[in-house]
Amino acid sequence: MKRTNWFKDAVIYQIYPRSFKDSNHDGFGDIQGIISKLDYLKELGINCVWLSPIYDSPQEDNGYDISNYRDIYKPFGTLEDAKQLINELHKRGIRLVMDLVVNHTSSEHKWFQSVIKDNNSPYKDYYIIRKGKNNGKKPPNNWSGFFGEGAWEKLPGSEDEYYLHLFAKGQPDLNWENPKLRSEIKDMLKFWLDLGVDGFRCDVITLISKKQDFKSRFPKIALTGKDAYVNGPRLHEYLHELYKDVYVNYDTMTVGETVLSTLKQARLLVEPEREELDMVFNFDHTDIDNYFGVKYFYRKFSLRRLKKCVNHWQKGLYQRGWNSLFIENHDQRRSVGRFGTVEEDINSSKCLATTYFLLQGTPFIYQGQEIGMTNAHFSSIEETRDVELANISKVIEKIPFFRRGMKNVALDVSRDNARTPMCWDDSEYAGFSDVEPWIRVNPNKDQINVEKSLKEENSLFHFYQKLIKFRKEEPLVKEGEFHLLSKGSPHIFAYERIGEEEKLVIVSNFSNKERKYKKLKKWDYDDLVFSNYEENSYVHLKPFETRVYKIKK
Ligand code: ISL
Repeated sequence: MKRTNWFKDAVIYQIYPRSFKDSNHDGFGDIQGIISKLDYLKELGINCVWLSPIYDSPQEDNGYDISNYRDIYKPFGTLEDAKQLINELHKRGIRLVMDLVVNHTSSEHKWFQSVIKDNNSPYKDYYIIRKGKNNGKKPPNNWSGFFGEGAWEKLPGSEDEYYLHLFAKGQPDLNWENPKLRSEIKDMLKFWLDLGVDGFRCDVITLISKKQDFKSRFPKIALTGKDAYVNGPRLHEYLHELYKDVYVNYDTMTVGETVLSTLKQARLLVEPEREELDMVFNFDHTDIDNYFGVKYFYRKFSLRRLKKCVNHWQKGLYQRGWNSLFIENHDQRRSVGRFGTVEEDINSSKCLATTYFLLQGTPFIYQGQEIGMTNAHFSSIEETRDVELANISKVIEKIPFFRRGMKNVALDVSRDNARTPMCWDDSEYAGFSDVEPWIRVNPNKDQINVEKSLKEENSLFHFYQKLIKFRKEEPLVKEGEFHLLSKGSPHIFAYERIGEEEKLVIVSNFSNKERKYKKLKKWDYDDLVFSNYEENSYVHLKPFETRVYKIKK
């Protein structure tokens, strides 16, 4: 089958299923709930959905711990529901990208269970199991994982063996060195593609190959051993194998969650002739407001740093690969109040929306982002549910220096901020459910909800709708070359998207004060195609004003 690169024309909406819409009164989102809201997504204008995991799972990490790749977690529905979802999406011209979590399984997966029961199980080599040091008293090495703990756990039933888990204890890492395991994964991919799924978002895909020495590494503040387990020696080989044995036969798309990858590494993953992935998510921009890539070490946001980072990726992948564009997902706190925006002024969210949406690449929208949902403002850990926060909190508790300042930071940056139920209306449970949800509803549901956004002409929803339409109709957004204009300004983010005869100019004022921008003299009112203000002054930008010009060169 010919691959059509449809992803270059896609606007992708991420659904976090447990929080999107409950249809069966258990306070937990489900597939039928999603189906009931497809017309809403159609109205927004998106043409692809990325669905966070719905597979069978004990839900220690909200489904990123899979116990059966070919079945659905019952509270979400059945395989029949999943087929119906694919069908209903396709009827509306919307594609479906599933989450692919193959760096690890759940410890409840039958492969891991078989190892626990029988130390000689043929599945033992599906996992990374090593003898501990000092006759098993100490783990095999000093590696630490993503949730603040050591990366090894005693293998249940064994005296001296440990298994590697870069995430929670219930998420043992798979051993990609084993060809049988790779073959199982390929069969599973075909299973979903044959059901009609259009692509995969590949969870922590840069972790699948590990250096095989398994030696201790120089200790770090976080992720000791990462030079051995990120971008490992056989990563490209494995990805190419999946491509040539599976993807090449389908009109599919893959986007890799490439944690800790530099531009140079990302190029090797997405240059089309290498046949590995179609796109990558890089996290440089979400690390702008922290130190050392650790979100608990909060750092004041700087627009200049953001521009530098955007410029780096836009220029760096131009005509070599394809960018993915996002400001939110289920692991990040909400973008409202972040990246130079403020909760009090919806125009600031419009500025941010325009600025990221019209860059080169495929834009993603995370559920609730289109109506400006905010962080949940948790006041205690009891209100949260995330295993990451639970584990990190234990670490913070142990270290007095951290305990003092970091408890509140941890709540502010908790992943649960973006995981509260989608606010559909202002009823008790925000129209998400008619019983108490698995995590509390955002207290500002009366002000920020879908029903209200649909009614108000100037809502963020309608602004996104216009942006999506504009992106679809304007080829320069897809193809134009990126050129940064306002490098030095601490408040203005301006750039061009240059084509052969025309160009787009995108100018946004990321401050709550009027700002003079002299370059505005160069462009004519008549060329203004898009703005969040009805009236625009000559050389002054109003607070959080954003404008798009289309200009003949
Ligand atoms: O969430 C993070 C920081 O708060 C990241 O470090 C995150 O753990 C990392 O990006 C990997 O994320 C993905 O894999 C995890 C899962 O918990 C995340 O939800 C998923 O997006 C393990 O599967």
